[in-house]
Amino acid sequence: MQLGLIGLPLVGKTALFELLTENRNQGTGQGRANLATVRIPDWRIDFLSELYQPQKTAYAQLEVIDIPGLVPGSEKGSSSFLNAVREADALIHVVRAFEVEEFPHVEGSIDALRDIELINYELLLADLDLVERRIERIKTGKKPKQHQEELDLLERLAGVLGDEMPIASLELNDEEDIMLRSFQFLTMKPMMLVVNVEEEHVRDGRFSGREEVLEFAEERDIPVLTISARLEGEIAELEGEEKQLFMQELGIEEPGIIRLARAAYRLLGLISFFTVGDDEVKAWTISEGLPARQAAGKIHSDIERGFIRAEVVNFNDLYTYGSMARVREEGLFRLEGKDYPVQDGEIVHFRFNV
Ligand SMILES: Nc1nc2c(ncn2[C@@H]2O[C@H](COP(=O)(O)OP(=O)(O)OP(=O)(O)O)[C@@H](O)[C@H]2O)c(=O)[nH]1
Ligand SMILES: [Mg+2]
Repeated sequence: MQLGLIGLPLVGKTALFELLTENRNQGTGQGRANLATVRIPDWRIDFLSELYQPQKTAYAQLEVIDIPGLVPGSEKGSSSFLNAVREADALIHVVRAFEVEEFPHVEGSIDALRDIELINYELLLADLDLVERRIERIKTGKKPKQHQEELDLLERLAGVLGDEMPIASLELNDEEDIMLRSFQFLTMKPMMLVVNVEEEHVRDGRFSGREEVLEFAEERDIPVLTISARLEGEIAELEGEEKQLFMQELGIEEPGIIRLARAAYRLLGLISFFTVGDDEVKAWTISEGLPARQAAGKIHSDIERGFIRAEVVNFNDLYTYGSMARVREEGLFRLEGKDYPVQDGEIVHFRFNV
């Protein structure tokens, strides 16, 4: 699963990318997309690791691409931007609400909604272009009648895009969803807005134009998160008690970058189940609702093939009772079949036979 960081130039994408991926010293260089993995912090894994003292502890991970900013009005920049966006499974749209004199905003002023609309417009146009070309091909093709259903759906898309709304805002049934999948529409991807605010507004999340941005986001069902990349950089420099004290002073409980990583995970509809043992404690990433047998396949195809049963314990039960033995005594140990949808935070042991 890949997250793309998008936005105008000089909004703080690379700053956030480096914080998310903790590779602060690997200079990224201008002008090229960068890929790295983000660890999704999870206190439950910390707890399990403490309990089992395994040789290895593995957190859930996501891939992030740092996409060079879209330069407004540049034809060439636009096509490479759109190609990079197409690769991503979900988009984190970074918007600038901070002022720095050394790096003036590309549009000359700070205006969050204008920036958001600029980027969105680019994505909408790319989708509309695709839709119109496909409609044209069907209409001039040999058997337009055979494609009537697709044509109707495409006309609906053209309408939505014409109203400057993303395809994601359309209610689609499963059949329609499948019909559209191969197009890889950009405005169909889950998106989140991250507003990079002035340091002093980290706590209250204020920035100029906030009301309009929130309204825009609500209409489209887009989550909004505020962060200060600069302040996050300062937090990341610190460790242990110093870090805690600094965050206390700021009145925040955890670094914003952790909130961001988790929000992105949710945005993709992802959940984690855990496997535990003396050798390894590990978080596995699956889509919400995945049946136990396919979840087993994430670990190894043999386990999926030879699936017998899943032994399942809720993390919260283990946390409450402190040991697997107690959890068993309390009768909180379950056996589930192949179709059981694995839930977030379940500790699973698969029984299999090949
Ligand atoms: N004051 C302040 N400066 C920031 C903040 N975030 C980023 N900057 C600075 O703004 C400049 C641009 O940040 P980048 O992260 O490189 O911007 P970018 O979005 O990756 O830009 P492109 O790669 O050109 O598209 C850098 O000098 C950052 O140090 C912030 O929250 N506050
Ligand atoms: Mg950059």
